[in-house]
Amino acid sequence: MATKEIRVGLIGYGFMGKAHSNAYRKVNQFFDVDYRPVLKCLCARTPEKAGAFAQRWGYEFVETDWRKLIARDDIDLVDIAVPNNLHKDIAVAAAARGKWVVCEKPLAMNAEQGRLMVEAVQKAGVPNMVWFNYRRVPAIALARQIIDEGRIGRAFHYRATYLQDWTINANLQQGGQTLWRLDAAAAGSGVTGDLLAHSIDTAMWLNGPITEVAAATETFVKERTHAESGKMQPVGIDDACMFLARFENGSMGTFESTRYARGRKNSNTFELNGSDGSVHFNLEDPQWLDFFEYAQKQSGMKVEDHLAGWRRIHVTNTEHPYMDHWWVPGCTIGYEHTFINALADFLKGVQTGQAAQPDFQSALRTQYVCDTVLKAARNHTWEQVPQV
Ligand code: SOE
Repeated sequence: MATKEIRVGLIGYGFMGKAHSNAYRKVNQFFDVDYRPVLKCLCARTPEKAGAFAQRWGYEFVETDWRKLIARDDIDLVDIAVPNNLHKDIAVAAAARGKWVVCEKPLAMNAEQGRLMVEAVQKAGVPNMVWFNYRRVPAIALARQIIDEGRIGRAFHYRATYLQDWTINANLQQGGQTLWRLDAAAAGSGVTGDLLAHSIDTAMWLNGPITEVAAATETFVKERTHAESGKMQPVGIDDACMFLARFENGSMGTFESTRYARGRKNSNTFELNGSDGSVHFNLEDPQWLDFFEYAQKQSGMKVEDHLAGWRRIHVTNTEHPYMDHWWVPGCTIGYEHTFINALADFLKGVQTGQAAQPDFQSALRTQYVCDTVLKAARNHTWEQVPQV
């Protein structure tokens, strides 16, 4: 029974504010966890919009200054769902007040800020998590299970793409409430922090640490009007990024991300090829995991079988990760459920003392890879990824 109230203060009410709020409202309906999130306070700069959001989702109070939200005694958990340039200050201040801190990805603008955030939560000893929600797609979690079961064998290749097309229009502004992802001052980077951070988090979860990278980035639209100044300004983000990677386990990786792949809306794919098998996933077809098993076990020996081939697993059985919490086999879950699954893991982690991953420390490793990718692109060299 969810007997312990955990009073939530959410900062930000965009796309992610909605996804997180929905998770707080639903988690106890589908998961048995001791904690019961209470939507206590919503914080955003524009009072009317904040008020409307708070009313729609059932937040009891509204603040327009995040410092006031953090100072409140009736808040236990601070959720950071604002542009990346605010993550560090909010997280450090919230941890210092003893609040639990959950933060949208990427952890920070860069690893230097990320390190301060890790220090703050570790010093305060407060539960923390970064919302890398794709780990909670059942098919991706099943890929991890298959790898853990040793069915892929020795890993050779990891191949990831993350493709979108929503910034091709050169008339889009940079900055402001909806287009801050195009403004380097607010986002830190472009697709590297926004999209590749997801791919890197998934890759390292499935295939272990990335040790070195070589990269190239491109900014296709060099100038955009800035929403605040109203003036044409140089664009500082990477519109596209491709990088090569070496993993600690000896395998090689390729990663490609762009917001200029016409027709691709949120196409997040990966494939891992090993000596005994492969897995392949595509977020545009999220219920399915493709699995190739090379070695079929027969009479205790591994032999190649004439029936060997790719198998499509519809990841909706109660035996599949998370699915025993949802509907009957064959009925699918969607994007929003990945946040509910993530929140359930986080609350269970607090309950059991086994922190759910990725916590800030784990997200810092991803941040280091992102920083090193951008450095490699600038320097046109292979760069070692600092291991923390
Ligand atoms: C960008 O368009 C974005 O909203 C990312 O910020 C999210 O993290 C990703 O899941 C979907 O795309």
